[in-house]
Amino acid sequence: MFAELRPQPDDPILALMDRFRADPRADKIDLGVGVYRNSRGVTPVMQAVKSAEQQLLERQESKSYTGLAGDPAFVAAMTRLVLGGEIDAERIAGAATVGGTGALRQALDLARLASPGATVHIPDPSWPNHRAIIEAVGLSCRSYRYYDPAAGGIDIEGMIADLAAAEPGDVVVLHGCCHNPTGADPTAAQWHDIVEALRTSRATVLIDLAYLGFGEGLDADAAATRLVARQLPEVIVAVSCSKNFGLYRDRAGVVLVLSETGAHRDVVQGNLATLNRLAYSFPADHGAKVAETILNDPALHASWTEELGQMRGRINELRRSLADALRSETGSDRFAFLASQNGMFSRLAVPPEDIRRLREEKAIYLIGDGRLNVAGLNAEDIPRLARAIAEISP
Ligand code: HCI
Repeated sequence: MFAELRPQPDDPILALMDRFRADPRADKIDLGVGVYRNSRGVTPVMQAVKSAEQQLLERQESKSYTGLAGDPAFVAAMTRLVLGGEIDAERIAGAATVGGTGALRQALDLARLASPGATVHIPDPSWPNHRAIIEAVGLSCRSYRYYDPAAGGIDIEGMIADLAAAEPGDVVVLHGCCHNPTGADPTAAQWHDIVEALRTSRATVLIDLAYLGFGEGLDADAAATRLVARQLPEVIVAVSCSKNFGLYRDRAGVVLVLSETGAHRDVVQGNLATLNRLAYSFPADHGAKVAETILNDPALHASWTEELGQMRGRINELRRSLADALRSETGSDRFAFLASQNGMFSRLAVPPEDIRRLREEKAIYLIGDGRLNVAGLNAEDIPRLARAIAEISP
């Protein structure tokens, strides 16, 4: 049977990660995969995570199974973090998942069970795994206009016009904050217009929330999700704990599903539990337990928000420094948008050929579409990066 298998296309981000690892040059710079690095180039274990793990080591009495939907205390703590207690709990179903990708997968499988003919609408551009998972679960995928590279912002008219094509039974994917790969988020006023367009379409909304706390702050970054959740009848939120808790390899995430009324909530909850059972029985608990311990302990919570704030501050400082350096090297404002965008990523309007040359000639690794992980930068590397971009893509 294996003779029938065809090679699978690589994920462009993970393929670049392998290529970077194999590059022997000592001065190589990795601006590919979305992980945060500190000024020493390390992706640290956060202090609050260390302390929570210490507590678990001393106090955890059992590692027996949780429930199929994971630890209810984790789901409840994440629901509060994301939705801020604004939504009637009777409408909310939720399950722990294997990271944010697991949450997306379960969300899309749930959508397929509910609406097998659904088209899933994703922004252009979006995280490459969105389309891959949508097609893997057997749904159709369609892009809506989103990014305006000339403005470094949202093509709001194009977006609203394209969202009108979404129908009841379809799914519209939104990035809750810190859009991946562009770093361009709608303004508060634009979010209101988007909500109105979605209300008219009556499609179900799926919010991908992988960078909560990396833009402007935990509550500010949750504001769009909370607005959508308050205003629209059916909303799914796929939440990752990878970046904001630094729990990448522990694979902690949650899928939250808001039904129009409490009447559908129990059936949704049962479907989430079944989807977990069919995929892996019980979701992993260690990372989830760490996140829940932090969220429910005032001292750990304070330490976590403080450290997350420092990470956010560092990214924003790197954004400003890189925009300044590129202004002096190129003598233009072409890259000014870097300073005002949100989260880990921005996308340089640089052709793929120049991205290849940056990699081959300068050992600087960006994703082929021009995406750059600002959070992977080091202040010392900024002059070299700016000079290389100005030289190769003047
Ligand atoms: C990213 O770099 O976009 C996030 C990290 C990631 C990339 C590809 C697969 C899983 C996670």
